[in-house]
Amino acid sequence: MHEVFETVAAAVPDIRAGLPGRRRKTDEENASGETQLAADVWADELLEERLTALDSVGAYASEERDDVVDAGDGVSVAVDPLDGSSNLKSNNPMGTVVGVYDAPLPASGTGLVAAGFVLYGPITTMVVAEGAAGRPASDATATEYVVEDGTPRDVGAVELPEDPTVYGFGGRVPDWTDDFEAFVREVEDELKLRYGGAMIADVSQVLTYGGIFGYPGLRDRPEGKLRLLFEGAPIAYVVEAAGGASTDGERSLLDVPATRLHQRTPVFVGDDAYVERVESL
Ligand code: P6P
Repeated sequence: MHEVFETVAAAVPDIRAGLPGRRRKTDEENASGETQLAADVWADELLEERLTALDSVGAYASEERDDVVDAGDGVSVAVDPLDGSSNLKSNNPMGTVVGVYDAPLPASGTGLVAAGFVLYGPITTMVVAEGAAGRPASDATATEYVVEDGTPRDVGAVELPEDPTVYGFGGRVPDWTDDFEAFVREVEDELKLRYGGAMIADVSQVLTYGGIFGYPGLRDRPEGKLRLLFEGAPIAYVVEAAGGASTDGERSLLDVPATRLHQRTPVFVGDDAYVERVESL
């Protein structure tokens, strides 16, 4: 396991222990214009400190920071410290997303050599997909670990089930395009709705039960809501390593050119037949 993920796992008990007292909002906004929770800022500062201390890490970027933090030579780590942090107030699952790029940021998903996420659920788990520079995500393997005490315990390979069962799509129905809404009306007759407001938790449903998760481009925001470098590309790397597919509506999320650190993209990950149907819209 790359030392980045050993370090993230070791930080889990501290992140988890710090959540109860940090449900309040700050009066700050992040680079994406979202009001930051005390927990967002605190988890970001904790991960920045521990990850930049690693000799193998040369740069740290996060959803909560405008710019990349230089840390010398090595891989670039892109982090969403608390994905779905709005679920903290309602005490619903959320996660930490980590992308390890063998390239300076902003970099497209083809620069990923590893990606993973921590899921703060009833059990705290971490899924890690590790590959090699220049190799497709489908050559990587995805593994799940229990990380309750900060030490990763391997609990097996992650492989997308053949038969799709669940779906979840973000955004409000009136904000969806007509084509997308018509597609979802078909999917409603085929799969069960599982949407909880935290990408990591919803993608974990798809990786466990099969199906598709997405956050589409919207009428007034065709680029959608999710960030390419911090959410879309890393989660696509994991899902493609697990045997699934991804798309922004046209191509794999790993092939979407990255021009800005906080650029947004429509995100769809999961069963390849459903991903193909999204691309045919
Ligand atoms: P909405 C959380 O804020 C997040 O970035 C993702 O984790 C999640 O999938 C999405 O936004 C939820 O957005 O519009 O449903 O609240």
